Amino acid sequence: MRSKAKQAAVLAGLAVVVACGGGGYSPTSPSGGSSNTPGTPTTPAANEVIATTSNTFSPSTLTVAKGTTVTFTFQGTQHNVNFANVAGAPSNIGNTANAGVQRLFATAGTFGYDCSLHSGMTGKVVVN
Ligand SMILES: [Cu+2]
Repeated sequence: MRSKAKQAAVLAGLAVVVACGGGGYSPTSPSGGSSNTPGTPTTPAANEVIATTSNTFSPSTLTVAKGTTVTFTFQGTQHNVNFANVAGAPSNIGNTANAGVQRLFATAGTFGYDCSLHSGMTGKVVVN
C-alpha cells in the first residue's frame, strides 16, 4: 500500500509536468533583469541598448543615473561599440554578436559611441 501510494504520487507529478509542458507560458522563466539569450528582441529593457540587425542602436539615446550598469545587447549581426574619447567613458566593446555586454557608467556626462562596421550607426548614453 505504501509503495503503491508513492507510485501514484510520482505519476501525478509526471502528469503535472506533462500538462505544463504543453502550454506556451513558462512560469520558470526568470523575470526582471536582463538575459543573454540570443534572439531578436526589438524593445529594449530598462538600461539596455540593443545593437540591432538593422544596424542601429536602440534607443539611440539612453539616459541613466550615475552608477548605472548598461547592457549592450548584440543581436545576430556583428557590431562593436567605440566610445568617444571622453573622461569617464567605459571601455570599448569589440566585434560581438548574439551576446550581452555590460558597461558601468560611473561618471556623469554624455558618452557618444559608434560602430565602426556600419557607417552612421551611432548612439549615446547620457549619465546624470
Ligand atoms: Cu554595426
